[in-house]
Amino acid sequence: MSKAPNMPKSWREETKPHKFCPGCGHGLVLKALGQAIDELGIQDRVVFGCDIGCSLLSFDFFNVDSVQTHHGRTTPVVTGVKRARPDRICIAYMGDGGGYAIGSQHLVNAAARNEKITVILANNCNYGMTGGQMAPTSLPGMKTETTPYGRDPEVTGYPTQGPEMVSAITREGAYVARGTVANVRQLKNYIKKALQNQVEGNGFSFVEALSGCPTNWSTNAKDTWAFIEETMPKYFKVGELKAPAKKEE
Ligand SMILES: Cc1ncc(C[n+]2csc(CCOP(=O)(O)OP(=O)(O)O)c2C)c(N)n1
Ligand code: SF4
Repeated sequence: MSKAPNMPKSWREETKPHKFCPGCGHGLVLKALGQAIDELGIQDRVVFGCDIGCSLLSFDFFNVDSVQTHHGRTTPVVTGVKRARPDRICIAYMGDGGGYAIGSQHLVNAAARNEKITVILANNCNYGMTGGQMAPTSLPGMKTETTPYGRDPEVTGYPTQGPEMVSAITREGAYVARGTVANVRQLKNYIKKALQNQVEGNGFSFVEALSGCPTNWSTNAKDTWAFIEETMPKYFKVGELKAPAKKEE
């Protein structure tokens, strides 16, 4: 983990083209994250970890210390960094496959242990990078590469409710929310609160972001937004689920 050698004087002045497919939601989640980091003024303390999956394309987006991990292992890697360097603001970024399938035990255990890290998970209802296979969050009836006739929840289970699960297993001090790329300002505020929770040392913080994958959904711009804005919230309720009690002044 090292900073890019030619770090600009002000990272605000630097932009670079993203590597996601046109219309992908990852860019919007990362925009919200970048704004949150910027507004809190914590960029010099951030350690950003990203998973395998399309999230890995963000490995050099930000001028912060970064580490890219094995699939599903971002949460324990970032937990290790935080334990070694408690002064750092440690962020794990992943997709729904990375957080709710291969890395689910890590998410559950880190949340249950109340690790003082922030996990941000982009939920696009499928395994994006590998070509659109069914994920734990694929919707009932949803056609994917591995459910060509539509997901049958009686056979493969109902969509994982990540923030609800994390909220149930965390203790006081945790912050849990579900935002959406359809409302980037709200998403940024949730991420900001999650990071602030870590700055204050309160406990585990988790934000799921409803996100889009038009390439594997095979949707045009209009249908992509209809899926994110209308269909996904029928299964995944947007809002805050848990926040630490306000401290007395
Ligand atoms: C240990 C391991 N198992 C499987 C893979 C193959 N693989 C790479 S990305 C991926 C799925 C990514 O989906 P998700 O985590 O939902 O992220 P997205 O690409 O949708 O953002 C899989 C199964 C891998 N790289 N490593
Ligand atoms: S495959 Fe899907 S998640 Fe991956 S970059 Fe393309 S649109 Fe985004």
